[in-house]
Amino acid sequence: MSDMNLLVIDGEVSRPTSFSFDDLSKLDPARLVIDISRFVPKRAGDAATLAGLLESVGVKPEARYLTLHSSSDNFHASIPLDAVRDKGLVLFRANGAPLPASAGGPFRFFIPDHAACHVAEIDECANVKFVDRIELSRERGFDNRPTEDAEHEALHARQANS
Ligand SMILES: Nc1nc2c(c(=O)[nH]1)N[C@H]1C(S)=C(S)[C@@H](COP(=O)(O)O)O[C@H]1N2
Ligand SMILES: [Mo]
Repeated sequence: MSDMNLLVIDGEVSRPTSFSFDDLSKLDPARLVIDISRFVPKRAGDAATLAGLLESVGVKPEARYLTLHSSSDNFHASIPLDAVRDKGLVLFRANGAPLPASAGGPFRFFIPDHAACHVAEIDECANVKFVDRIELSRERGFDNRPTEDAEHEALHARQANS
């Protein structure tokens, strides 16, 4: 069973690690972005940089893909590592407390300059909420982002209602 309160980073890494809220809070300040609203006006909270997290687990050179898993609602996105390595964020804190589920917490992946929904591999839909595992791999991993317009609109409607 996965624990929603931990963020596991594993796969093609030297030191597979489970991060808690406290672990992320104690990261070197250079690996944190305090108040993302400075960069992303409509978003709030504090984040760990993906680059910083990947440095602390030691990504193996063979890793090409990064797969974001949300086991709580079975939502998964697999994207090329190079495209997000330097700009991806993991939001984990709001007002000094763990990021609430209403904001996609406890851990929410976020790409500041994502494309619109399903026009590209790195789209808004890849901003996975409730992430409990980030898996590094050589080949593309599991991805169940909707590919059909109708399916995607139904997903958005469900999210708006939840
Ligand atoms: N776990 C999870 N993350 C998810 C989704 C989802 O259904 N489950 N939907 C995605 C889609 S399709 C979009 S467009 C964005 C919407 O993010 P927002 O609600 O913060 O605008 O979240 C993405 N992250
Ligand atoms: Mo989406």
